[in-house]
Amino acid sequence: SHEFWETQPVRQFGEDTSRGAELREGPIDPPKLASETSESGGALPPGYEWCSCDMTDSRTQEEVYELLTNNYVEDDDAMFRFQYSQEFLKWALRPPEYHGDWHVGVRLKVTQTLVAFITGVPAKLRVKGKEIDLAEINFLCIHKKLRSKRIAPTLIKEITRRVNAKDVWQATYTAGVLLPKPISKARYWHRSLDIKKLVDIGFTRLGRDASMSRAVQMFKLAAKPKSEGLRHMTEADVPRVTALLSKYLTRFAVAPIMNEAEVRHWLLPREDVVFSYVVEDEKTNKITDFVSFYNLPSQIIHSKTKHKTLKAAYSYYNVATSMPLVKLMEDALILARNNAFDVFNALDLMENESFLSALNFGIGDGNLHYYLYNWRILEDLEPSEIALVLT
Ligand code: YNC
Ligand code: MG
Repeated sequence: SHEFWETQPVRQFGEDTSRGAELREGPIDPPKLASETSESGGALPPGYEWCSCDMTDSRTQEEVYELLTNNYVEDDDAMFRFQYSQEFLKWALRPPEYHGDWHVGVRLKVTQTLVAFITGVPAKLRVKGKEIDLAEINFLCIHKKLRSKRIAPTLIKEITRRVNAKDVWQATYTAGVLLPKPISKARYWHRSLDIKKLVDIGFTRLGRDASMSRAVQMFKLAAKPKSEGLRHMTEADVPRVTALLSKYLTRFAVAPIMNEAEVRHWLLPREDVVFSYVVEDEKTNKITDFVSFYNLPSQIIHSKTKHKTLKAAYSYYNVATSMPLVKLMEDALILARNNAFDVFNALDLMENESFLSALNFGIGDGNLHYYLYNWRILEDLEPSEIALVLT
């Protein structure tokens, strides 16, 4: 049972969504007034207090970085833990129109140590033809020493209150854990770029009969990208990339709606954070293809080798119109390898199935569940109907 989630406006396990039943697609709770939102947060255990984390302040960025580096998401075997960089956090948390008070922290009153965190950023999502202004919720984290004390529901209620206060009533989020109730379930796939290192650190195991030299051969890539005209995305490309991406994203049941300012923020290259490339047709000046990935390393928790971090690139948004997607993604692998990544990760969203096996990705363990808060759809979606990639 889910004592907290059963009280929330989310799809519930076992609810009757059959034709003719009561339930309709759309908001679950009736509309409310932002002015009726309460002015103070829920009760924290004694000795703790709420704060907003000012992500323009480098000292605060360091505190958030420390909290997440030591306490955020690990794989099931507790071998690797996400290690978001400060530059990444600034990017992920300060998109156009962000709200400083949606970066919620909990501090120990006496020492002011940051012990818990949850964030929202504003976004617009299209869900089965309806445009929804919502919050993307991310970075829910509680210090390891404060686990299992029901602080997570308190954090979720507080971010909900702060989001509602801005007259926003829906949210989206992803999580490895199964909660009431996902709209879709995606899987991560992994493509080795440096197989020797991946085997050394225990990220990958060679098959029973596979030798390292065979594996190296199998994951070999060309020295440089094959597509003619492929280059870094620049500021001048923003309008054309916005148009290309927006048109492409209309194919999917769930997809972000991004204006030029948002494309500039999320997709222009940022050193060591996000990598984006375009193919421009020399004759027509049209941008025909777009490929992007972001940099999210993981700490190797009990490293027995010289390696301390796993350098992982994550597939972001990709559009291929002048070539098959598989060809564009082969170039993405080459670019990631040339930027010293060890592995290239992709979810089985959008049209990604068309290149995963063909480019020697292997399926990972664990799921990534997609959720909507206060918005019901009646039927689960296939991951191929989802075009939302959260950081
Ligand atoms: C989770 N990931 O089920 P029930 S993903 C949501 N997302 O409630 P306690 C979660 N809920 O089942 P702990 C959750 N994990 O009894 C657990 N829960 O109804 C639920 N890990 O609370 C859980 N980050 O405080 C249960 O648990 C209740 O001390 C138990 O804390 C949980 O960012 C956590 O994986 C995850 O730091 C904070 O384990 C902690 O264990 C931790 O006793 C490592 O909590 C890091 C980690 C999660 C990454 C993410 C998305 C978060 C979405 C939150 C929901 C947002 C809703 C929309 C709000 C805005 C609405 C508007 C408008
Ligand atoms: Mg707790």
